[in-house]
Amino acid sequence: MAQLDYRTAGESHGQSLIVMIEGLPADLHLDIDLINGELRRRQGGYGRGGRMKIETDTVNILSGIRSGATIGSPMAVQVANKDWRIDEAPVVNHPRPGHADLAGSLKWLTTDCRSTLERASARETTSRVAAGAIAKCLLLEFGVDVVGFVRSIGPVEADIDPSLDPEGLRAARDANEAYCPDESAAEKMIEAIRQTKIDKDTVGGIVEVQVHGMPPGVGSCFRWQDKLDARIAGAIVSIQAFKGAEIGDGFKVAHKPGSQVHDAIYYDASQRNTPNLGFVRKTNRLGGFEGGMTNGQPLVVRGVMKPIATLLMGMDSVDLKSKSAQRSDYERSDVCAVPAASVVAENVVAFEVARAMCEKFGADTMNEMKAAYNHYLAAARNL
Ligand code: EPS
Repeated sequence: MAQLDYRTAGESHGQSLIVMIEGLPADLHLDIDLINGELRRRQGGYGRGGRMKIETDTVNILSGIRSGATIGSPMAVQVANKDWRIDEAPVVNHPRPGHADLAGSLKWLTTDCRSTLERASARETTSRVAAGAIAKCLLLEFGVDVVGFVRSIGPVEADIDPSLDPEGLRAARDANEAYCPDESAAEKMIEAIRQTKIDKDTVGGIVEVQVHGMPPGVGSCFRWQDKLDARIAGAIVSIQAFKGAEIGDGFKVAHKPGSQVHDAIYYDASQRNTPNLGFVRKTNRLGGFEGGMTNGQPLVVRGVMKPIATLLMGMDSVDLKSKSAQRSDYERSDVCAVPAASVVAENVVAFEVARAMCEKFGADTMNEMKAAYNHYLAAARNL
């Protein structure tokens, strides 16, 4: 049986974006409004450029479903590009520092960066959000709730109320265009983006994804390939313009002794029916992972996005044909895509979590998967 997996295809100004998903169990009902809602959120956020006014991203599911539910066969999903003009789009000879332009042109032996940038573009994240949103339909059947938001933009950092549950985080996040659950920080972030636009520059930031309701024991410490924290970190760093990922307190643990880093273990029988099965922690500094496996605590993952490489003012570069000094080319772009990237991060994490859930509990049908899940939880509770 196929492992849950996905592949994407499509260019920024090609005919269509495509995602193909294999390994979903049969009888999973797909919530099309949820999927299109995630695509809509990805198109939004303060700081986006002109392209998002052209497109209305919605999924067209071409295969793998019958009457709105999966049948276990490979699923092909299409999101059509309205701005389809790849053959007319201008040649790009002056690579943008920080974009894939130069490395790709050297790799594919061309002086026209267009062939590389069309696929390297963050437009590809549309396909990944569609895949992640479909994975979320599976996770919700198991009470697993994934929520992503913006932690910081430029110098502005959010101060997020740690007592907020996923519903509270989502409501606070959705109340502003920075996608940040701290209203006063959100205002400052929007101001920082506005100023950056005036300065003809771009700005990056940090996004966070939390996963609530995860049972313990998902992932494995026995093979490095199966460590779920590592897979999630890989998925985060694979998002266009991301330069790093951290789990829980992440890089901060380097500055503290072990006694202030690890999360002490207690037992409280009244919590036996929650995801921690009664094994409670007063802290979650390790972000829900020990040995690459979930430990019953919420998962906490952050990723850092560099400022977008397309600069209105350009940067020093070189003409690939004449080798003479030139400013880098300008392509229509965003001033800040950190809010949109928080949607991408949320959905790529959702897919990795769903993949690992399918590895532990996976089956041909949803009924069998739920039976395996319930059987495991009963056994773990009765250890
Ligand atoms: C994007 C689509 C792109 C860019 C942006 C994100 O569309 P276009 O190139 O037609 O304006 O707006 O991509 C980048 C910033 C990038 O560096 O590739 C999208 O759909 O998210």
